[in-house]
Amino acid sequence: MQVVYSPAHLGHDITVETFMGMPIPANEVAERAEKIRWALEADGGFPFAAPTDHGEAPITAVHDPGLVRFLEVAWSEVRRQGLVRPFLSADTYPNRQMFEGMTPEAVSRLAREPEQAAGRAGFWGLDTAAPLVAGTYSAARAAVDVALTTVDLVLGGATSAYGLCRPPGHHAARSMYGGYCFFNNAAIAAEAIVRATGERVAILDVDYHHGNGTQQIFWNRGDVRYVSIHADPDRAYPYFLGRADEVGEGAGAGENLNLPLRGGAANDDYLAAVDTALEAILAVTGSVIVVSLGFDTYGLDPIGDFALTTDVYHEVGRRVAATGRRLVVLQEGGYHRPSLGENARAWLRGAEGRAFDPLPAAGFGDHGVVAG
Ligand code: OKP
Ligand code: ZN
Repeated sequence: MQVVYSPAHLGHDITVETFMGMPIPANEVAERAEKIRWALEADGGFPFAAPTDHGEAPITAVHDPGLVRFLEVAWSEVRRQGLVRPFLSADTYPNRQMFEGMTPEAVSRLAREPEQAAGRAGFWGLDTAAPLVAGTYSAARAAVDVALTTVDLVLGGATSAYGLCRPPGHHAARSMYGGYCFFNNAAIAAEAIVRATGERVAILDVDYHHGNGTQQIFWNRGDVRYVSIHADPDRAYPYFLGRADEVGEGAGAGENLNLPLRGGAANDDYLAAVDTALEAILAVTGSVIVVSLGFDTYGLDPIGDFALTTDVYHEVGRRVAATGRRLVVLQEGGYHRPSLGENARAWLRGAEGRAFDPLPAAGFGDHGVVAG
């Protein structure tokens, strides 16, 4: 399977994020993508390709141009304002209660985009967990090109291809970034496939978190079915979306399927949900599945609470490929760095029908513990 990778992600050089107001060591770091790159290169069965420039049009097909402009200039605004900060994060967020009693017309007229970077970050952002630095915009643009080049490979005839996207994308909505995500790589890919083929497209999101952004983008669309397996938002980010009763509206009614799982969910719980998800995908026409692939479902993930092991990723990859549909596999989350490479190898080899043997040089076993 071909892998699309760009070193531009290294410019999104994040070391600290804020969690509930506290600075903590960042989870979404450059080392993540480098671990995966290293393992896939060491495997020998994954030829690498660089992304090609697809321009801005496929991004604004899915995102508000205002979001693109903000992300493009945000860091230079921070510098221009003389703000001494390691990264940009919002000062205020427009909590909807701030506008209680005002009509939607009044809100859109009065609650307009502020001029200061700290206000603009609140206008366009979801949370303080998506630190923005000097290289963020080029990295996010490159991640989109990685996704679209992966689409090109599959539409060009490959059965499957893998885009090593970083930063991830599934929390980014049409007019909002957040949750380590800036542009929604999977949604942009799905939209490009719809436009190129005229077919329906399914998105299977197997990241630990609900992809609120992808859900929002296709909420009232009948041509893109979004199916997500994730932690119940009663206990996990993004808290306000991801419940089973969110099914889409209008032309999209019935096209959104959320499968929230309990804390501690294990391999068998997970595989049962995968079967339900694939059944919903196979119930509609289409020849391509976009996979939002996360490994934060792993037992040792520092921000997840599922209990999956490396073997199950091989099996999930195998079952998804057994649908017979072509796969555009795009990387989302996964924060236990020692196991990321092996988990990616396992998933992708499963999708190719190749057996999984741990890399001898990896030095860690099924639970990703470094064997010393
Ligand atoms: C992005 B993706 C950590 C809180 C983290 C943000 C999570 C974003 C996940 N203590 N909150 O879906 O992997
Ligand atoms: Zn996640």
